[in-house]
Amino acid sequence: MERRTIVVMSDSHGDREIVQAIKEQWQDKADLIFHNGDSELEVNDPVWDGIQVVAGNMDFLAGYPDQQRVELDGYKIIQTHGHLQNINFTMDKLAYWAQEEEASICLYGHLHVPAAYQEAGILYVNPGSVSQPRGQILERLYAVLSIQGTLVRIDYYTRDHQLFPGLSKEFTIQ
Ligand SMILES: [Mn+2]
Repeated sequence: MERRTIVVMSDSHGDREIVQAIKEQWQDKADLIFHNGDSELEVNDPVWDGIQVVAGNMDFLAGYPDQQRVELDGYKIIQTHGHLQNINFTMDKLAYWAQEEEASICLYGHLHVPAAYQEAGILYVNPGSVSQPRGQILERLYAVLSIQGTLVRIDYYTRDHQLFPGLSKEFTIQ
């Protein structure tokens, strides 16, 4: 089966240049590019051409959807920012939603902390913030998922598109 590449960024908070730069870096190689919200850009900005984007809690300019659903090779990928599920307090609501949706992969943001974990068969991925990192790893990052059959590899990249060591993980999805 063909290898698929999915690029995921989030929480760029007004930093349009990095959104554009990541898109230019990956648009010929990636099957899908996601931005998980808090871009603080206008919804009709041409940078969004070719990017799946959702609303974050700081996106006061109207027009973004709260969530997106995309199918790729039979895998259902769902995307939301996470504030509507109160993920600052609990991941339960996000998990209930992902289970209801019967998602294979659930993409979110909001916390500005990179995370990749599997629970009840669903792979959850937070790319971290590409502009304002928080927590233990104060590196501005985005994520790249490589799917080969049922195997998904997640790598994190720096703003100059270099592999960030120590965070890569592999999962089997369903
Ligand atoms: Mn944010």
